[in-house]
Amino acid sequence: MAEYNPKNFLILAVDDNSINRIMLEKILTKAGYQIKVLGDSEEFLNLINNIKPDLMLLDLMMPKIDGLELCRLIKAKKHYQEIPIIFLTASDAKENVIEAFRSGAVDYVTKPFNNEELLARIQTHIELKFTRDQLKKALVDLEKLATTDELTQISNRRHFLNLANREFNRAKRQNIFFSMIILDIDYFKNINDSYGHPVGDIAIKLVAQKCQQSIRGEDLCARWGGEEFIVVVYDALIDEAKHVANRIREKIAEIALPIDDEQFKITVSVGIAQYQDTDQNIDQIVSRADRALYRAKNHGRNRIVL
Ligand code: GH3
Ligand code: MG
Ligand code: MG
Ligand code: MG
Repeated sequence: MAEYNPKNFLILAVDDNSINRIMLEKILTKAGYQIKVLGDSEEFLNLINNIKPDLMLLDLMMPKIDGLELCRLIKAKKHYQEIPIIFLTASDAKENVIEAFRSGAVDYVTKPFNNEELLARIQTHIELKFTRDQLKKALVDLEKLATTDELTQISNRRHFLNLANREFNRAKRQNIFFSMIILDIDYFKNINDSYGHPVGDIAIKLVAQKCQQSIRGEDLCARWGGEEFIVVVYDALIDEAKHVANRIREKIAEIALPIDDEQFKITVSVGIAQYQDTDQNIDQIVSRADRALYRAKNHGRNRIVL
């Protein structure tokens, strides 16, 4: 974390005692924080969707909704779950301390408190939250990197196999069906050889886009290898998958690579296979789709074979 700067952080305090509020506002403002103080829980709950503090200080004993109840309400809100909550209370009863942590608080400070200590605790919890947020973001980035094909930005083979295996197990348990489509660009080597690898890359990217655009949101399209793509069509028998494959082919037919004043057209050959309850694993379905693709190539390309 770069140098810790309190002015970047908003602290929200809820306390029914106005003297406490004034004192907190003074201490935290002096320390450089943005601070907002509220007199009761309801006032806060009315604001909850319009304000996102970096840390909250809660009084425990308050009329109507007390601090513990408020803490539980806050933690039940998804976009509030990560905000650290510190109790600031005159009560040092052990059952309150325990209940505060159980309700989701990260710290418990008794009044009267030492200013420096409170500020140190606030800084610690904000820094911890910041580090946690960064780790989570890094995990999301990493997951995207691990599941995405770099050239086309659609799913990669590994991600495809993970999800397809999951679907395979679901199909086995629940007696449902799904289908698989494999497609391969026709005479792709000619594109590379005649116009160069970068043009080949553009063609691959465009085909990936068209493929992705042709499927339902819940279906999955991935780059299987070089200029081959694979699609899982969930809950679909082979005829339905054929409709999807036709849509993909029509979309790919729209591609016109502008090369030397000409518009280069791309075609694909397509193989389709359906899950059968005798299948032992995903590879068997992929093999059937692959063999169908092979027949499509042998019968003149630019066609779909089941
Ligand atoms: P067919 O109609 O039988 O499929 O003929 P084809 O020329 O498409 O056959 P093949 O599958 O043998 O050719 C695939 C070529 O794709 C070979 C490889 O050099 C090229 N290739 C694989 N990955 C990439 C890539 O990421 N970018 C580019 N530009 N070319 C690639
Ligand atoms: Mg109170
Ligand atoms: Mg190929
Ligand atoms: Mg090919």
